[in-house]
Amino acid sequence: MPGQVLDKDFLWGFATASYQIEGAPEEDGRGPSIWDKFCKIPGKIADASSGDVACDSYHRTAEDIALLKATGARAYRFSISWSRVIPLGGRNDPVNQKGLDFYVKFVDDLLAEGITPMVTLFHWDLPEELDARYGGLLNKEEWVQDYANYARVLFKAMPKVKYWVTFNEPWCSSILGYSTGLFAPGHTSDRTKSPIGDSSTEPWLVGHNFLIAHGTAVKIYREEFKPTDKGQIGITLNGDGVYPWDPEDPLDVAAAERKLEFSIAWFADPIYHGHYPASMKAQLGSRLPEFTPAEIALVQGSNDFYGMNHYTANYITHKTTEPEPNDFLGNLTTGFIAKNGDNIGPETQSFWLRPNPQGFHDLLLWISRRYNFPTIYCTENGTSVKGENDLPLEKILDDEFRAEYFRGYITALAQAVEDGADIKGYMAWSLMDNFEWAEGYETRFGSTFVDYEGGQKRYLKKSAKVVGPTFEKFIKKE
Ligand code: PNW
Repeated sequence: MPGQVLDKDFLWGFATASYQIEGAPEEDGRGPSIWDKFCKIPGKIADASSGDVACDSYHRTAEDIALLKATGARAYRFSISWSRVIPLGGRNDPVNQKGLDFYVKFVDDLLAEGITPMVTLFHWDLPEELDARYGGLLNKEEWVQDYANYARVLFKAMPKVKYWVTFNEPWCSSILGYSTGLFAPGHTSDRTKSPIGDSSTEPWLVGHNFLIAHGTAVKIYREEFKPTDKGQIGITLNGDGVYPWDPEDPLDVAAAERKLEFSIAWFADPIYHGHYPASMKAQLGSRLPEFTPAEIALVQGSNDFYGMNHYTANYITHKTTEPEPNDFLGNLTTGFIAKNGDNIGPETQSFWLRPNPQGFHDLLLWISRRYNFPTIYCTENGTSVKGENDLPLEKILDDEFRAEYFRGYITALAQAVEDGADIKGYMAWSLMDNFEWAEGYETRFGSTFVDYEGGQKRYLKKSAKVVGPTFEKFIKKE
């Protein structure tokens, strides 16, 4: 058991994202995002739902803050809807003052309650107009400038924000949005799913553009705002833990490393080391864009902190065949059962998620070693519960499975700090049940139950009161 190893002011709290909780898609001048459009395509969302109402948080900021208070949270990570602030999205399009004021007031309200805001500029909800106008994330020249303008509008309006996340999980936007087509805008080579898309090239172009846009926004923040506002800025990357399926097989050991390179190092190597991982260059060849000298000057060194989203782990098996053109994993397969029959963790409601706290500990140290011990904020971590949506309310509120997930993962985090990682914060996903993207509302991740049939009323689950006390065990008293 680790001791009291976390800083006195360790920033723990909960996270959400705009499209998943706000609702009110047409209120006060908000423009549509690519998710509004995507949800309207039949078959894309499991329960044919959308974020039209979600948790109704646009009208319930006071309730959201009351929930945070009830958990004792020190911080809240939320994201801003670009199309609320600039409805058409572009640098020459008008700013919507009402949309901007909503977030400025929300930050003030959080601070008044002693809760530190951590703001994500982009959590997947690109203004639809930018996709229609010039191909959105695929258009480096236009999109990077529009993102830079949007970021500057927010930096200027919200000097009280001290933690900025430029992008949430560019891996998901690039791969799920442009390779498998599971997420908006749904591009894929699979013509049964989409009339447009090239899974062999587009995800790598989009990933590259994310890095340039991130570096550009960070330069703006550092030059124009950081000297006076004194905040921190970084990108949030997702990554699952890995174990070789057969630890005795060097090819599986190498494949496990490659899996981390294709998910995490794709973005983190350019930021910390100034180039893409060799394994990606070798497999993707000219499909992986090259950085111009000006681009890499923007990207390298552009993180004040490393934002880490983490949920699960996999056993990794190498493939013996040549990589397929649409492969994005690194020529390997992932699974939950090891060669010796071990199961990585219990099932959840999410097909991709099984709890394995050791994988979190090991990955924190992998990131720490590879990137010379950066300051890490864990910006998301949490779980769904198998069958939760079908349980009666009192059983849903007694979410021991999720509570145990948090105990295990928070203990693993403290152990990683004891072992040398520099971790300064942790946001549990999620403050409340919300729109779980392609899975709709059937999959719940909240530490609060949201009654979608009963007027969006919220009820704290057990796990909401487990995160804080678990951290207290590991936080220094002075
Ligand atoms: C994260 N996967 O997404 C997101 O940042 C959240 O918005 C989301 O609600 C949360 O995790 C829970 O899903 C992911 O398929 C979505 O591997 C899917 C995957 C990973 C992360």
